[in-house]
Amino acid sequence: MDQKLQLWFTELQTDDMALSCRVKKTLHQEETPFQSLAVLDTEQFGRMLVLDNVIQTTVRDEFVYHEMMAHVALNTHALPKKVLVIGGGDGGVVREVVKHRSVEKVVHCEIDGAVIEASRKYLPEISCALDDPRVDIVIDDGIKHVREHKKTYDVIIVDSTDPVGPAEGLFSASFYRSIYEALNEDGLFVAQTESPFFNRDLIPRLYKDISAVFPVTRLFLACVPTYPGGLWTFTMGSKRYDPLEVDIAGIPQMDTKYYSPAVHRSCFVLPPFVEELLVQGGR
Ligand code: SPD
Repeated sequence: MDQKLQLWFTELQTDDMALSCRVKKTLHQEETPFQSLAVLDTEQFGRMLVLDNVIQTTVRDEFVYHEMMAHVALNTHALPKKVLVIGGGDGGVVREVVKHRSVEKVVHCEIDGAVIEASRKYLPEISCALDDPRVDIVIDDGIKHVREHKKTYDVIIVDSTDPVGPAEGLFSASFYRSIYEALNEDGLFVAQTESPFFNRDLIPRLYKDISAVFPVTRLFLACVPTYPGGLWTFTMGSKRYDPLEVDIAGIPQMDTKYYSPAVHRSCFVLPPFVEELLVQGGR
């Protein structure tokens, strides 16, 4: 009989639903000034970053989220040179952004330096591009950073935690206005916007707030097994370019496992229960 240790990490994904993973080893645990931080080695998903008891990323499924956060936006912009990544201290989005040859500078603004340090040590395959010469790491509040940088970026990627505690302000109408001002005249941004099953009030509100500021607003989907419900939404606000009008035949060959030119198109095909959220959001 299998005598594996019965040590489990459980994330309460809603008040009434949990995801549990068997833990091989706790690699790191600390209380930072912002949150509780843990890196666990799990049987199912390998090493996993957990903030305030919520799974942020794992070495086995991270590629889906990080590729979709980066490439849909960067392949929508005609020539992205200067990119801002807010949050995402594990470095996964930055690793994908630097795959784009047009990108000259990536400013990575993370409020909690401890996330970067733990990721460098325990998640090297995710954080591996943080030392790329094009990357500037800034330990600061992303809200403050965008307010202080007008007309600076071509693409802004908001890789936040869930909209509670420190990340709440990253889901606000005033933040979207600041992002608009921080972008160049043909700039665009993308944010992770949570679960279409469990955040049915939040998503229409975000869609409405982003549409109030950006002429082009699009929501797309990807499957992330460790996030609540497994299906995840991302919302793009753009001043000029429409991701649906991208000539996917012109997307260069990329080293990716989830994103592809065909996925660039198909991720915007929404099931009716997701479409309904956009109608509620005023589309
Ligand atoms: N429910 C968890 C959502 C977390 C989204 N951000 C993850 C950060 C990974 N770089």
